[in-house]
Amino acid sequence: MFRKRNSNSTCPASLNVTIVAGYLITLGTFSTAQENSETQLEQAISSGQPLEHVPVMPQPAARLELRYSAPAIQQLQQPHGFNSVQVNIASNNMNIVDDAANEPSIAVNPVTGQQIVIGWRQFDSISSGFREAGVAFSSDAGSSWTYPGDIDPGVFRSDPVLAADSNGVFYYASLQVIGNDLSEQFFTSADGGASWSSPVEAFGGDKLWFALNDTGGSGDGHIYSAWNTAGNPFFPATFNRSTNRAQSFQTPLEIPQRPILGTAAVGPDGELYVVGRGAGTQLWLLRSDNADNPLETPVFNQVTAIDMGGIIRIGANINPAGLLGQLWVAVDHSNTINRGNVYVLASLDPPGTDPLDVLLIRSEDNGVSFSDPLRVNDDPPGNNAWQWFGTLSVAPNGRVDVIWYDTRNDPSSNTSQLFYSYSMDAGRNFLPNNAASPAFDQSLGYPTQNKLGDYIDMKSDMGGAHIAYAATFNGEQDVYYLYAEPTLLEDFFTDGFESPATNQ
Ligand SMILES: [Ca+2]
Ligand SMILES: [Ca+2]
Ligand SMILES: [Ca+2]
Ligand SMILES: [Ca+2]
Repeated sequence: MFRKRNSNSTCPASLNVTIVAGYLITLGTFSTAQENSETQLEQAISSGQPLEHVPVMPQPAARLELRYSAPAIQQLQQPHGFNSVQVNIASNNMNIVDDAANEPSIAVNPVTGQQIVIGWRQFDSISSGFREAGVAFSSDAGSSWTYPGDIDPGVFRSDPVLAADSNGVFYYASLQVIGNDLSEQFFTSADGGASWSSPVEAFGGDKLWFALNDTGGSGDGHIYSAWNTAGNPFFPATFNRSTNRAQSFQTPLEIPQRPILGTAAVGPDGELYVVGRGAGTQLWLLRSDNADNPLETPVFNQVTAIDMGGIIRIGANINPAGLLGQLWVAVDHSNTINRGNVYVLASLDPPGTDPLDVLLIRSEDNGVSFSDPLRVNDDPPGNNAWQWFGTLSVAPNGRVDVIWYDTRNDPSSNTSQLFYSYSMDAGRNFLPNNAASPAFDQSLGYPTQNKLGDYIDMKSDMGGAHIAYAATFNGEQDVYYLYAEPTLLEDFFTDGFESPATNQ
């Protein structure tokens, strides 16, 4: 069943795709109906409803082997070598038609750099909300991909999160259902994503994220999970740990401010950060300095209220049933003066009419204090474009990579493009933003859940950023891989790092 494809060389080597912008309907700002939808979803989240609901009668759709019939758009070429490749494809390189694949997460084997795994939510039919744990792997640094079928096929799963440890073992966290409760299981793969372990119970709940300590130092291999207060059978506990590489997970803990809709990250000395939204609109960054000690219960000894210059929005028309992005935290592991720097980034609603910008803050004192917010997107302030699904990763040399979906080139906001930028000066300035994908209609191909998932994902290495994102280039939701190489932009932007990037 788990075949290794030689390459995708049988596909068109260069298929330039032009996406024509759709209807030029002026949306104005928000209709009353949209405001109601957004308000209702926000109220639902705040009152204890999960983002993910199990269909009333979850029925597996027909198996995918029966249903592929269209050539996959294998190569999506953009200027400067930003070429995406579809990963949710059948074994004959065909696109699986009439499915939906979204909410991808990505991991890279740090030992070889050649093995990459992407997980996503696989809906075999968009007439259902039923979804499974999609997974594809590459053994050649992302040039070709194999989708061998879903992990644990036939079982309802959502909210995938992936990482790899310092030994090159891959971890796949998956939301599952026990009775009426959402909780989490982990799968592991020691062969680059070709085969997976049985599930391990991990407590958890809706909208989980986890950080894995891959420092090789204190706490190496520890896994730290944080999840929502809603869709959570362990409330008010929203956090736990594994100290044995996901063989088992410790009893969940309640943590300060119960941050939700965020992520977690490990610093170079094994320090742990968790970011998220607490009560109301307040955003919080927590730090634990003892989580790397397996003999102690983790304590969050630093609790910092952060101001990012905007607030989280949920369920706006651009992604009606979902987040517009989650809060990201990442730490500099380089051997430079910036080692240990903490970055927090999100797509947030700034004051004024503009609905969403990508905003970044930086800490040089382990999360005690932060810089003023920096607007990463460089379209004119107040442009009223949506910069959504803002996503952050820091490379081993300290380069700060940022991606997001951007409607700036479509005044109707009916289409988005993946954008990429990066900073080589610790997040003080970013290079001019680069459109890294063709435009796509973000509203195409919803399953019976009106969203393109709740996030996309990225993992940086020295040479670039490994990106997994969902888009509708086939007229339906599919998952794509892109390796964004900063050197390509250096050549293009001849002024290099000296050029003024974004407003500081
Ligand atoms: Ca498809
Ligand atoms: Ca989700
Ligand atoms: Ca605003
Ligand atoms: Ca904006």
